[in-house]
Amino acid sequence: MSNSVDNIFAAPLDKLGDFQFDQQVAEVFPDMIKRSVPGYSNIITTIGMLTQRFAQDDSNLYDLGCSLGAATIEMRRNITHSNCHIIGVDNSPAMVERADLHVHAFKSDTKVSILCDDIQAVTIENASVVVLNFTLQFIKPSDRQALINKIYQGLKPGGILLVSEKLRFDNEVAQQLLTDLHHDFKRANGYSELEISQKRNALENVMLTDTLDCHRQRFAQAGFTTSELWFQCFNFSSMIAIKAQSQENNND
Ligand code: GEK
Repeated sequence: MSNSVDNIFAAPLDKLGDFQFDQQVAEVFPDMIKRSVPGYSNIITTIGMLTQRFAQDDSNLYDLGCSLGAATIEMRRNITHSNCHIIGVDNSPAMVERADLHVHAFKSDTKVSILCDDIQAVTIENASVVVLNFTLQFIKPSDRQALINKIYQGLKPGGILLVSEKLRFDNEVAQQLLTDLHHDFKRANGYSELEISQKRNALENVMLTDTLDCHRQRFAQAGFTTSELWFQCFNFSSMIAIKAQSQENNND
């Protein structure tokens, strides 16, 4: 993986545009995500643990918004089932080009395909594990329910969806405190005030966050009978939703 340091927002940018997953971001992405997202490596490790438990023989596993393929690689390392196919999808050509190189640098018995496509256009079928690791927040809010519905429909009984997201809080005191703590975390990781504020401005129109309740309701509406928050650090979270094993367990 690239060792380049993220200093994209270090100097004042005259015309600060919306954040884009372009060549420049792909280059520094591993550094950026580790220094910006509390718990990122724990979440990646847990994606591996969940893959071990939930992957099924002869099924597909999806990493939607795979960036450089960190979750894809962890899923592959933890598959003990036969005839699994991991499909990583990202609509940034710069990310996909690098993900393909990283993933295919290792030999493995598990087939991996990296697709450059919009996750809203990709068919989800015969799935045992689906990962949306910090990707749903970049989808237009009005399109999010349809995406979760499509994933639910494409999951096999007993299959799991993992969704990691930055959360928003209705309570203003909580919203301010958890945002401030996240900024402290970024400062502690070497980001300057300018970098923090420029990145926040660049993400403002691109990354629209939901509350935990909103995520929970969306999972339930799609048909998931089990959903739970399994990780939270400040305003960063990871949730799981499990499709019931059989119709009898399904309350719908
Ligand atoms: C990781 N999961 O390292 N279709 C496909 N890809 C998209 C779309 C879309 N509609 N919208 C955004 N993306 C990764 C980290 S990063 C999170 C995910 C972050 C892609 C986008 O190109 C980017 O690579 C990724 O979603 C989000 O575990 O940077 O905060």
